[in-house]
Amino acid sequence: MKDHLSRIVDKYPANIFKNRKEHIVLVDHDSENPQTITANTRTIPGIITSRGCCYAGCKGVVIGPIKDAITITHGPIGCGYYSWATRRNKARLEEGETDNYLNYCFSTDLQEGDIVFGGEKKLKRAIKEVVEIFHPQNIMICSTCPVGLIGDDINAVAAWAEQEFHIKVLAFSCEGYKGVTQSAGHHIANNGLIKNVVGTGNTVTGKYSVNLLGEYNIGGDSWEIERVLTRIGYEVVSVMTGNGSIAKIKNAHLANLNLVQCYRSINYIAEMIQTKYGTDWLKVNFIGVQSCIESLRDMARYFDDPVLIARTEEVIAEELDEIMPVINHYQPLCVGKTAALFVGGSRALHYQYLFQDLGMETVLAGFEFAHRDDYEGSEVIPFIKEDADSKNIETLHLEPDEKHYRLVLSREKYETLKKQIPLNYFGGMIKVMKNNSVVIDDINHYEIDEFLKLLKPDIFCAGIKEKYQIHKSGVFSKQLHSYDYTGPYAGFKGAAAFARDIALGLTAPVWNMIRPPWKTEPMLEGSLIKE
Ligand code: CFN
Ligand code: HCA
Repeated sequence: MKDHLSRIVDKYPANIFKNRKEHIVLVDHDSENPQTITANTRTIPGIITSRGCCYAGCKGVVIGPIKDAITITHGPIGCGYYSWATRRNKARLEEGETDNYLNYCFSTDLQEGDIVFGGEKKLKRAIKEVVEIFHPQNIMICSTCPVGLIGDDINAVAAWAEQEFHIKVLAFSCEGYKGVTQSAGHHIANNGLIKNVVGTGNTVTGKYSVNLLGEYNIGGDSWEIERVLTRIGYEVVSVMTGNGSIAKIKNAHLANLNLVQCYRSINYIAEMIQTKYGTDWLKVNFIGVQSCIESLRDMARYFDDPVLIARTEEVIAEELDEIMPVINHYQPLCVGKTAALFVGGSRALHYQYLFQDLGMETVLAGFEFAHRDDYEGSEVIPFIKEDADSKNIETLHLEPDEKHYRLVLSREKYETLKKQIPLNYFGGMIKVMKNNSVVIDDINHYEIDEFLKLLKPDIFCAGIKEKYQIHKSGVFSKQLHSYDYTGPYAGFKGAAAFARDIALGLTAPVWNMIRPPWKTEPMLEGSLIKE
């Protein structure tokens, strides 16, 4: 690690220094050995981390956006209340749909007596109450920490409720303490959906049918992506799980291709559908103009139909005609500026492409809960399809944990990509970033302050926990989780909205009016313990 970076971790006590330095990489593409990073390990107790819990990953992220199910948080009230509507995963009723419970928050509100004597009775009462009031077709139960500690059997309660009320009731044991981050919750949610929902429907699907996986309709993102896909002629069978429904997810196995937007949160489902039903999946990125174009072209190539390929180009051209004047208007205000991005498990990579479209370079990027493959990428081993006439090459993407997925690329594209480093815009953040930029896993409050001083980025994109810390030091912060109050930022129109919001934020006069105290006043430093 270079000197200036070392100064940040040097201040830590020895054991913390040893831990944290493994989570920070200064990108060096000339390094003799491939660069590695430690990730998906437990945060040091006491460090002010930005991470969330297993319940957040299961209920908040993957299960929560499903609109035609009532999700009951089984636990004390705080977990349900604080995960209520903060993520901005939008939903509305489409034609023929009747159930959308997303504006509600349901919880068993466990009290001391329930913790001592057991909460199952209260959970049964809660289910009975929601059935009587709302008559839902589907209920999902998500447990929080104390439920696991006292051992309530939520699976037994779910089985009882299915018998009693003749509806679908799913139980997710996603107690917050499980695993080391939200990531454990994604996995639990993926397993539950595959086991109980996908494969239970039988709606007939067309030739160009796709599922959009790992897209949660934050600020309306999936509506914008679906708009473009539908224009081209694709049928979107299900979205997991933005504006999603059990009614649609149960047909997911009948789509002909799975598109994976957020690999980190949904790779398990993509893999399991491939294993069980043989559906291929393709990594896409609908964040950024160029990324959108490439993703749409990859899709058309996968289906390998000249009509679809031509229609794709037609739609791309029309969309560009509409958005490029807006982007060209705002781009001069952004060009040459630098960005730092710290977001959950995929956006700190995906948004680099959108910043690139605006002429901005990312000087630091990191994830809260990504795994090593999200940072390091992996070998791409090509093998030629047996069909001699095929214009395509299939590539097998191997991950450190031996899982794999398949990408279909044209021969020409494969040859070009092989020569360029940014092969994996879908995985391998270290490879994508420029020399001397910083890649950091599980950043903490102290390190944010230090990197702001060291790198002086023009914008530091993160979440609600970091935003005001960053503003107080005079730097613009745009939330890349909730998009603050705006969006969508995905797709073509989303890119134009992003260009506008970033340009306006960067040029707001307020940043020159803020002087953090450490720039004007001597800081008192001391110790409470006498040495
Ligand atoms: S919408 Fe997604 S894109 S699902 Fe994931 S890894 Fe979170 S909730 Mo916040 S914004 Fe974030 Fe990603 Fe996938 Fe969102 S970067 S942290 S768990 N995330
Ligand atoms: C979560 C959800 C979150 C939090 C966002 C934030 C989201 O991790 O539990 O910290 O601003 O996107 O809503 O990631």
